Amino acid sequence: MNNFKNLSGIALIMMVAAASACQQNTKTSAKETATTNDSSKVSKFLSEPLISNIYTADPSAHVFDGKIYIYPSHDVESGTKENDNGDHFDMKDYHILSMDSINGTVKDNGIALSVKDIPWAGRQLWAPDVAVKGGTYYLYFPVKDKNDVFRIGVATSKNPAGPFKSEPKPIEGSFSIDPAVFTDTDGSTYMYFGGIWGGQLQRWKNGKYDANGSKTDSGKENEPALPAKVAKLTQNMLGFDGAVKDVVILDETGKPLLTKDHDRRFFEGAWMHKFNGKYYFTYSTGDTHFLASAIGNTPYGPFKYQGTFMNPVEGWTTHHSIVEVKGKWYIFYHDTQLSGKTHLRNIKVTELTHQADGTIALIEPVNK
Ligand code: FUB
Repeated sequence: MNNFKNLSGIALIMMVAAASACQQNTKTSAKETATTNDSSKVSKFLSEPLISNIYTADPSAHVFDGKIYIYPSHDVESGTKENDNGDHFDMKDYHILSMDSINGTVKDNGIALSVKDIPWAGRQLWAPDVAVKGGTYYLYFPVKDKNDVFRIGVATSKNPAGPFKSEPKPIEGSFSIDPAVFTDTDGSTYMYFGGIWGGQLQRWKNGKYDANGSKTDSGKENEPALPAKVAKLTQNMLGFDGAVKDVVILDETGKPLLTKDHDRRFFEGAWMHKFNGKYYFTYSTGDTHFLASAIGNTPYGPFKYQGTFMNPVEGWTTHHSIVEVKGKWYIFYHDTQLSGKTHLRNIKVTELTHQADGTIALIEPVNK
């Protein structure tokens, strides 16, 4: 019964929204909405969905030539049953969104890359990111190959909104999911990546893929947690320049976070930004649903755990990006406000504050 109610709600939203792919950003703080006298209009959410003509998630936001571009996953209902491997996240293409300002109209630029046009791909086009160099845009994307193993591919375009053309093969030495690409002030570009459980990172413990590897990170609870990975990109942006390294996160005593520390250890959804000369590695703790930050002095770390900076959103997954727009910092993230379903998400944005001590102020995405 509840599901049926949900479905008709979704259909209505989709029909109204389909009239236009361009939408006004309806960002409204819960506080603002609560000031109206009509209690039925009170929203429990800090921000409203940026777009509702399609479901979107995992937003990687960047500013190119003064314009904001968002590279999200494009969630769809494929009918695949939900499991711990994330098979229900069965995405087939990417749509790139753009906007002139944070509160501006959001434009859906249509299909930028389809799984059918990636020669080596099997299924599940997950969270992408992008970088620019010399007038070419490089879209990095995780997708399972024809053997059902996640690899990271790259596609190029002269236009930040695409369409993108895939390279014939995945990046050599790449594995797992969630590439986040960071270009430092000296022009060097690094890819942070990895994700446990459905992201398969735990199957690469010895540098080789183990198809029978555990589905989760459990097992050695008192050992250091599985780390995210980082690799410098080659000058041509199409490969890894040297070895893939571990992104080590240290606790307050200088020891690596442990597997059993589910509230703090890395799960997926890495991001890197630089603020006041420090490197902020931010990530999702996955099964505990926090966004956490750790700060280092170099792009390779080690990174000292700082704390949670966003409490759980509605929905199971938590994935974000952090970007500076006209001197202010913003976090793009997602939840499941529109659908109420884990795999049909909608992206949002809200302001982010770096505090005087360097930590990021806690964001509460849902009014309790
Ligand atoms: O969108 C599929 C997966 O869900 C992403 O790769 C993860 O970060 C999580 O958001």
